[in-house]
Amino acid sequence: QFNPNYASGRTTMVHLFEWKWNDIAAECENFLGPKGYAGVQVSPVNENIVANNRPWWERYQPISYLLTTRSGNEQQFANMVRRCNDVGVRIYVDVVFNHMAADRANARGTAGSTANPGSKSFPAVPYSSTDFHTTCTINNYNDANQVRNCELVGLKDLDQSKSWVRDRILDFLNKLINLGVAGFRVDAAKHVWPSDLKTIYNRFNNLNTQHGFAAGSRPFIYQEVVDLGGEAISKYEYTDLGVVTEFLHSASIGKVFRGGDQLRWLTNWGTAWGFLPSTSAFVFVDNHDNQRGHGAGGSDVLTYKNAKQYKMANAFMLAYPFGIPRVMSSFAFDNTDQGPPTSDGNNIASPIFNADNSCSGGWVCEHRWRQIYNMVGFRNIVSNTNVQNWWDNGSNQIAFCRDNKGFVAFNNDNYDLNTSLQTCLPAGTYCDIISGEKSGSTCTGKSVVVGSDGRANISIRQNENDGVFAIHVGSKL
Ligand code: ARE
Ligand code: CA
Repeated sequence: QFNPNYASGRTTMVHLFEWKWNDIAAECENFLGPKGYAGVQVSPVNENIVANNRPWWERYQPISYLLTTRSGNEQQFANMVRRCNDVGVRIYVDVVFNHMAADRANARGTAGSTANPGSKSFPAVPYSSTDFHTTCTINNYNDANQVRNCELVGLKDLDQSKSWVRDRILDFLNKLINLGVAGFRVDAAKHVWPSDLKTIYNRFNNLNTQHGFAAGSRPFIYQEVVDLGGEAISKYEYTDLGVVTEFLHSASIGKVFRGGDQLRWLTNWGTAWGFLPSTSAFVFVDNHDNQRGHGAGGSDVLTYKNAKQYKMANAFMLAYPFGIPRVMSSFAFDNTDQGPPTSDGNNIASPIFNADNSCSGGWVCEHRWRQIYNMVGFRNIVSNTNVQNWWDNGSNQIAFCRDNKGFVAFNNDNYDLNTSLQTCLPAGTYCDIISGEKSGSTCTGKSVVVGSDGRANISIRQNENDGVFAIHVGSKL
């Protein structure tokens, strides 16, 4: 439950927010597998309400557990899981079982089912009013009973202490396990009693050995529990059950790279910052909520809209040995309700891929930015090494080694970094994987000569496109 079940040598998953299953299958084969990504978090897979103007958030309003959404149907989902597992990329499903849809006239789902949320009737499961908590509103996060038993933004709140409810949830989740998924993001876990979650998790099937998992492997569980401090519910109530989202990481890394904290303080990044222990902490720079002002993290959260700082924050998250990281991959948006790009206002459009790996057609594809995918490769190469030779200039220029496997430097000051630093790498010429990458025996970006003493002259000018410099044993020319 704590192990992501990644293929060996891989470390980092990406959230392909609102992508279609066929597109994800192709992305596993064409890009994610070859670039070393470990997994994909996919948007909710079960039938959701069809909302006016098709906002992204309709997918968090379940109508049934039929596997048909705007991302595709059951057969397309199964095909994606198979194809991704075949190239060493695991699939994690965002599962929504705290609640069903909120009240809405003529409620209709993406698989064609009808429901009457107002009377808590969801015949396609089926659920009826006795399967839900009595209606009340969550307006006080200092009251744990209210947070668990009342309705989050009006979403009809399931009672997971009922065996009928548990059995329906388990039928759904075990079906996904049998189809080959490696684990789950548990949506709104904070709003479910930990004791009920425990009962449900204990009844999960083992992972499907026909998809390459070792016999007896347990599904990876990462639970969405927002705890920035000062509320009744603590993230530590969930750490015995699985990994937990660390929203403080998102808020803090944004604040640092926006200039609200000096980079030199990053030297003790981890529990000293109030974060969960590394093996319990699921970390990210932004997520699908807080990149658009929903959820938690506040105005410091960095997104693709602040590209230079965003790439620096992701590079630090991936370079530093803390937590289980997830890269966000977005569609472009101007308003917080806007759904994914469509071909006709309803059907989701596929991303368009450009020669430089980037996407268009309304998709941002942060995971295809060289500075991000090359740092995923960096994390893979330096895994199981330690931070050594921390250097800083007393303000916003820092550098460190990962044993003798990799070296990274950051400049968030408004003046140049240009100095001799210890890289801990064997002598040779190395290609910076941020400004370019190794292409055959040449480097498309900056290269640097490491001397026999491990030192090299490192330069990151303040006006460069990127404030990061990174080399590793695999980028030696
Ligand atoms: C939508 C509309 C609402 C409407 C509702 C019902 O926006 O106006 O009332 O539908 O018709 C997402 C969207 C919601 C959306 C919902 C359902 O963000 O806007 O509502 O889908 O369509 C809390 C929870 C946390 C939750 C965040 C958003 O604790 O679990 O709020 N995050 C997850 C998902 C979301 C999703 C849901 C849960 C629901 O990641 O994408 O909602 O499935 C403090 C607290 C936090 C709290 C935060 C915000 O920081 O500590 O616990 O997070 O405030 O309230
Ligand atoms: Ca609840």
